[in-house]
Amino acid sequence: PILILGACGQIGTELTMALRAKHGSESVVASDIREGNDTLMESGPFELLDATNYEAIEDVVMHYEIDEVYLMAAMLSATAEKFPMRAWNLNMSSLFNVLNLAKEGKISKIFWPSSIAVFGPNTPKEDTAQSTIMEPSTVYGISKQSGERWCEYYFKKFDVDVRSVRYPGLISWKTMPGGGTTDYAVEIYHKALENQSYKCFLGPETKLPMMYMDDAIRATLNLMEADAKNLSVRSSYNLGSMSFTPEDIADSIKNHIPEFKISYEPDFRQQIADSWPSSIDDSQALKDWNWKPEFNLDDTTAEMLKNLG
Ligand code: VAH
Repeated sequence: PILILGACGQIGTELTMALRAKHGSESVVASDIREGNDTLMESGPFELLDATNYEAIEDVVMHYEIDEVYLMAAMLSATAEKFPMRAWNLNMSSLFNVLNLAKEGKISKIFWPSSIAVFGPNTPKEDTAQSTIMEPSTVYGISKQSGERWCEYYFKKFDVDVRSVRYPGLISWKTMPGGGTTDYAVEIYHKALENQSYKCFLGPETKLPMMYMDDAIRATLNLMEADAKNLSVRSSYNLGSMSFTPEDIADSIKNHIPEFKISYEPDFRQQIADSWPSSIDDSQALKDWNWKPEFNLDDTTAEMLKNLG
């Protein structure tokens, strides 16, 4: 059986539904600090669970005989800048909890998400390499960089089978994103439909790596099902699909809603976005586990407007 921590978040919600579809609802236990949407709550077992509480997680693991854990609970980049110590505590203690459960032999496999936020202002921005300069300047990025080091350490020292991808900004319609810098790329579709205009908190030229959620979920499942002997990366895999600016996404929306207007009022999140890469080299993921994205910007816009409309 599988346990998902942070099952009610933007990725967690869709990961839970995808895993339940694949493995059967009863063998996928969703958990979070708060209850989730009806679809999630009605489709299989749920536990209220604080991912920073080792004993509470251990109880759920023993009760349901869990063997795989997906740790999707975290505080994202924008919110983490407002509450640094809470972000560090949540992001790191939850990771130590699952790594130590695996080290104790209580679970056998872990998925843990990293992010393009591990890269910093002096990382080469185009086609950012799997292994390169990495001096993150955000609390969230520092926690992801440190988390990657710990994942690789536990793999090498204790043979813990922990797997990870560096997600780009993710675009989805089933749940709202939770406090990230790339959230503009979700909000813009809601606003385009509500009032045909959007005031963007990033400037028009801010080019960032992005991905449609269906691709992110498929990548996650592909990595978890890959043969361990093919995995050459045990920190976290670069994962890419497309890169675009707020201007690009606005133009894509105008193909469907010609009267759509975008304006720009960059806020504190501009500095976070400026510290991140513009595009990602994910050739190692292609080589090791045959990663290939399927959704481009126009596909994403069509999906978002169809499902939100
Ligand atoms: C954030 N959506 O904005 C997350 C993600 C690359 C961005 O880490 O913080």
